[in-house]
Amino acid sequence: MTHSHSQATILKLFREADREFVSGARISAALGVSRTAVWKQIGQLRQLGYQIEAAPAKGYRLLQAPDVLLAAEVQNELGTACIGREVVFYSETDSTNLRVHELGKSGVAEGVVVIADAQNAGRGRMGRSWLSPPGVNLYLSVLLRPAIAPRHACHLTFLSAVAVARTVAAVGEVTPQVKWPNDILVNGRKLAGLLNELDAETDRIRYLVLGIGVNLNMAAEQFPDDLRYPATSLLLERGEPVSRQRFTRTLLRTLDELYGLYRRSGFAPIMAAWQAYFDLVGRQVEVDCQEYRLRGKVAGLGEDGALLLELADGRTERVLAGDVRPL
Ligand code: BT5
Repeated sequence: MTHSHSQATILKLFREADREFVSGARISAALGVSRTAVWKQIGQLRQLGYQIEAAPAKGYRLLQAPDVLLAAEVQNELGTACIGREVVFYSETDSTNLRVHELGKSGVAEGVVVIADAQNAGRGRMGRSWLSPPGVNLYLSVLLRPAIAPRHACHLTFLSAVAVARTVAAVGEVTPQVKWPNDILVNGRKLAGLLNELDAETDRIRYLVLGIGVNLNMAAEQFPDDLRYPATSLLLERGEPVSRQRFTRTLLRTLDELYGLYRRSGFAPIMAAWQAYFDLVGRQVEVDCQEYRLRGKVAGLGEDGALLLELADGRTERVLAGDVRPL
């Protein structure tokens, strides 16, 4: 039995016991390991923040569970068809996107989710970095293998933006906006970022990584002052913390639902849902496309999700990737 399966089994026994004691013998039978090995597992759960009482003749009793994103907690009553059918948790890793790249290359089926409590090399787009302190936020990546052409990979960026925005509204009870193509804002401040990466041949996607970082319970003093855009967290917007477990489960369910919709009905309903969160139409913006910059009025979006920009000379430019800044 793997480590995370043992944790899942122990936590399930605790849940069923409903705050009563579970004997060491019972746990060791369920895991198929010695009492000493059980003691070790309990020690690891304690290190993760679980408060577990041990009483010689009675066994173990769960007093309090922390808001950690162990696979056993995230998958509890998750009920998704594809996304999250396997969840891998790290207390710390370099970048969850890099972990999913490894799984993608090794041929693992789509739907696996990697979550880290902290990242020491969290990545943003174009070589930028994503601040990822422990204990407060969500850093998650999903492996997908959609049967679509590589040029349609950006559809999944819109899909994950809709999923994050809906989850922010449902669990955070605040109103999000999306900034083309992929930032999630609340009151004009950046709450979440998406980093979607692709491994493809000319006409076929081998796999796709949906990277999602959401600032959930990060406090004001944890933000540096040199960020590109003003940033925020759900804690700062609401004045009270959100459950990371609840947010994560809702996000995975929403992603699962939208991915099912995309496979059945294509991009149109995803695009329509995304547009409900987009409020830049008619605004003057500057778009940084790395090699060059464009200024113009946002005329809308193309069918493929491209940003349609009306330039000063009257021409309309289709932008496929870049950084948009309202003027
Ligand atoms: C993004 O990049 O917004 C994509 C961020 C994706 C992060 C997730 S976490 C799970 C997965 N694993 C990874 O390694 N990455 C993904 P970009 O648009 O380039 O924004 C990056 C810029 O946002 C940085 O240069 C900072 O200025 C700012 N920033 C960094 N950390 C931030 C944070 N926690 N909250 C708000 N802004 C931040």
